[in-house]
Amino acid sequence: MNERCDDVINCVDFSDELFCIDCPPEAWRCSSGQCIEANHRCDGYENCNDKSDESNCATCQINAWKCRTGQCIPYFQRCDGLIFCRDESDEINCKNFDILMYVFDCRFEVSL
Ligand SMILES: [Ca+2]
Ligand SMILES: [Ca+2]
Repeated sequence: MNERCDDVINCVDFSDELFCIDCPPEAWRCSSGQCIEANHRCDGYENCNDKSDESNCATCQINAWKCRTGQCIPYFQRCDGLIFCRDESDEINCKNFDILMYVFDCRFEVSL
């Protein structure tokens, strides 16, 4: 049972990492029960094995961009020609200049 609550999912149904109570107060708990540092929530990088830390974000942390789905991705993945949002929203409206200086990273726009 030492694989229980070790932040590694061993059971197909995540049950070995569910309901673990060893998350420190400053940690955030993934849907799977895994603990991550709270400041990794909605920072654009997937830290939970089940990616739940980047889902259903009310706001994304600075340097992250929020997909229409509530998913956060690193800001440089916005308009980079590669789809990271599950709804592809990071690659639409890329001519929008209120995206600040990041619009200059839109190298695939010239052919539009
Ligand atoms: Ca994260
Ligand atoms: Ca992208």
